[in-house]
Amino acid sequence: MQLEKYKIDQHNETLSAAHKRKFAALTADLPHAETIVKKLADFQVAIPSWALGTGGTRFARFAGGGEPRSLEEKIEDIGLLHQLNRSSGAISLHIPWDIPKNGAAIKALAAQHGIRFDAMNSNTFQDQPGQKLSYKFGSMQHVDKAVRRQAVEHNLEVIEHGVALGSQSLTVWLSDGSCFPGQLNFRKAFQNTLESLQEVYAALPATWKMFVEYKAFEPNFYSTTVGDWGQSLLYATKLGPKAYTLVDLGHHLPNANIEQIVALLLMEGKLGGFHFNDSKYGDDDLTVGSIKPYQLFLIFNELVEGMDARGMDHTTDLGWMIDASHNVKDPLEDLLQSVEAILITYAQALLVDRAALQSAQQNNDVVRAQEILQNAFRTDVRPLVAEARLRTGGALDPIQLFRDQQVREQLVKQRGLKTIATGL
Ligand code: LRH
Ligand code: MN
Repeated sequence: MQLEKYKIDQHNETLSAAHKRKFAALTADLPHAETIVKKLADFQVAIPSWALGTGGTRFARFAGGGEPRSLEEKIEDIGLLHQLNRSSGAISLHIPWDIPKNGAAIKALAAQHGIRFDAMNSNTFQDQPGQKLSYKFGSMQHVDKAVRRQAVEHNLEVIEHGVALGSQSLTVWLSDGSCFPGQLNFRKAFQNTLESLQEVYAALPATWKMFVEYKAFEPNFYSTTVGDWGQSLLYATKLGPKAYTLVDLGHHLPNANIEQIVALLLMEGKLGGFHFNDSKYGDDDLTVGSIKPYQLFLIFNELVEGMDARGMDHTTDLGWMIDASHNVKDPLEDLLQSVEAILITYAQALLVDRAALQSAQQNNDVVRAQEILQNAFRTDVRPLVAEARLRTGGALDPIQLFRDQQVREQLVKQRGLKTIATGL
């Protein structure tokens, strides 16, 4: 479903006076407001193809209705998000959940919606119908060479699909590990996994990147073979210059200092990208910025400082992707909130007075340093984010317009109540 342009214009008309007032008030003392609005307008976040339906847990899943029944309908839904916030111009596919039957047709459909294909995701954490060998005891770590071979073959297929769609990267998340002491030889598991990843790495097209995603636990609950940033960095370093680490915010042990991890991975030139979400306990996959917004700000503070230190392009040099699951919210409203939270936090990080912070750090002026950071974090930058949307043809209040246009109701009418989207 597409929104007619005039409906977005009408919506913006009703909100424009209030927006102009707030924008003028905020930018009055913001010398580089224009630079920030431009950066926000250019910033695109990739939407996961596996998070356009209602998610669930092992206990239950409460379907919301009107969910996309095909990859085509998923691209339409992301097209609608992109119409509303002009910052969702990419999709990250998960194979085999979203195998494009006709790559060229899917690529053309996505282009119609202004959507490009971000990282492809392989899946050797489930056994597919008709699959010869099981991944019950792992895939690339597996003691049986034939199982490892099967996992490598799958990743080569995923790269082929990606090449046909114009993607430029592959994310490998391995659920491999063990549930009990003694079950696994950690060194052999590492060596087997590295050897398998090297076979995939060797097949990467010249311009592609490989993202090695780490995770502390689940579905294995004693060890994970790519269990933390150090292990992921070890793999990425041994693999070569096209391999990087991928930071999923929910994949850390409690109280991990993720912003420090990000700073060091950037320093090493081995940070590939993010799976943004939020969590209070485990890999909860909640809305970005809904639980720990200050941690997200501290991460973006390190990102801006670290990327500028390396002369990196904020828009293109890292993979900005969401990885969330919507158990109780409308999936599209949840994704609109997540993209908004990412842009708000990026804007706040761009507000940090870097020179003043460096001088405070140089003088061990701890209080001053905190004041500089929290001054940015406590600045309501929403008018800047809204202005970027307005200038790029989006809606001043995406969720309000989504509701005013009864988008979910219309999708339920079109697709029915009981439709189930592939994914988690
Ligand atoms: C694993 C993970 C990974 C995806 C999956 C959907 O927890 O974060 O990125 O493959 O979720
Ligand atoms: Mn993830």
